[in-house]
Amino acid sequence: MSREKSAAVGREKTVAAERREAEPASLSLVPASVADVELPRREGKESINTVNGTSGYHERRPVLELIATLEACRGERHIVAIQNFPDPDAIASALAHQMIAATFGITVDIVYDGFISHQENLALVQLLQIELLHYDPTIDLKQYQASIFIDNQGTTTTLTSKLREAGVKPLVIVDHHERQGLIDAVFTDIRKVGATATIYAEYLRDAFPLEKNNPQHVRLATALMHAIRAETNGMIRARECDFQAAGYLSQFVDASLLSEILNVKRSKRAIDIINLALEKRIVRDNYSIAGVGYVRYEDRDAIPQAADFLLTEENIHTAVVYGIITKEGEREVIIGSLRTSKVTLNPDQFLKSALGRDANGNYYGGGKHEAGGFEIPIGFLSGTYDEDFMRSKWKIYDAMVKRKLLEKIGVIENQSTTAVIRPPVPERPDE
Ligand SMILES: [Mn+2]
Repeated sequence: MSREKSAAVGREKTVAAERREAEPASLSLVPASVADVELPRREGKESINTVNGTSGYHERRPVLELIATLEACRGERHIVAIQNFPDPDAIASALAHQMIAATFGITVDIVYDGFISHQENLALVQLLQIELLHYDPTIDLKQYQASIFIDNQGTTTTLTSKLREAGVKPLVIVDHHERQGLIDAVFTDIRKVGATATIYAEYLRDAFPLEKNNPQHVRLATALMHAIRAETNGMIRARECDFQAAGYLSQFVDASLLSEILNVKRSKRAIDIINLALEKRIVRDNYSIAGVGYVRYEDRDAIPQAADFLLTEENIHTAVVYGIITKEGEREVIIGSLRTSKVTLNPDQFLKSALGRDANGNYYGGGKHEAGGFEIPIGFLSGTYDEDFMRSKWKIYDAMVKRKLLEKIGVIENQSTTAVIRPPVPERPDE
């Protein structure tokens, strides 16, 4: 496949900055003080003095700790770092955090250091008038008193190291992925629920009730509902707490807005990459694996869409799609997505044990219930040269990723110590 020249792509628009001035975020903060709040408690479950447990539900009252944490930061300016390729869950949850923080007089900027390419996500941001800032080096990170990580734990955003260098301390982590352990925050709420939006919907329900006649609340509820649906495959993978959160939000959702977001079509480039994934896929023991070659940075979101698509084939329980992401002036990386419907397959463990760790001890991949992703830097071989070089480079990485996945599946044995290495799959000539 010949590599597309990464076209100079303009920074995508962020939604009008004047929104904040025009319409200050408002939520009615019900509790007069933290001590006054009475929240539902589950019988037989004692509250524990840490919020680091991973089971869901109300065995602890994290919203009270969140309130106490934010209360201590009145008047500050915080940055919410969302993953480089923000999804609806990250966007909606960050919006919820921004509105909650505003009740404490805290100004929150939602920042990402990547690209919004999925058409549905662009629709979400534009239709719901969500203000996201695209990171660029002119943004002075030192202006922030604290950093907030939502729907991630610092591993899927390149802002983590930039914030660390700027001396901005992590204050809050709210996430539903497996615990990563990369950063520590004052307040951490990581639960195995369907969506981070579920956690924020609970905070709202318990301490910051929404109002039907407030257009901002309606937009927020719509965004959170979309996020929960998107993260749970239209509620199919939803758990009790996700349904409860959706039930609460349903009172405020604008159904026509929601359907507008959902009816957005796929881009042609996403269709092309799905097509390529179909063509290149190999199927072994109910796993479908496809390397799609070089993918433009802007089209990165097509990789999880392709994995979703491969999973729809009969007898397939797990799909992995990966490609080399290229961007002018940026490091090249292999990006991959895993989707599984196999109940006993833990994507986090699967990817961690299949792909291992880098020289710094960080895993190349990780995941949550039914989905995972990985990122492998190209390093020494990065850079655009002639077509032969690009083709060879792809072949090497393609073979390497496939072999590691197939070894993990058990289709081929680990032969790393033997001299003669049989390629895991016949090489297909690139187009
Ligand atoms: Mn999420």
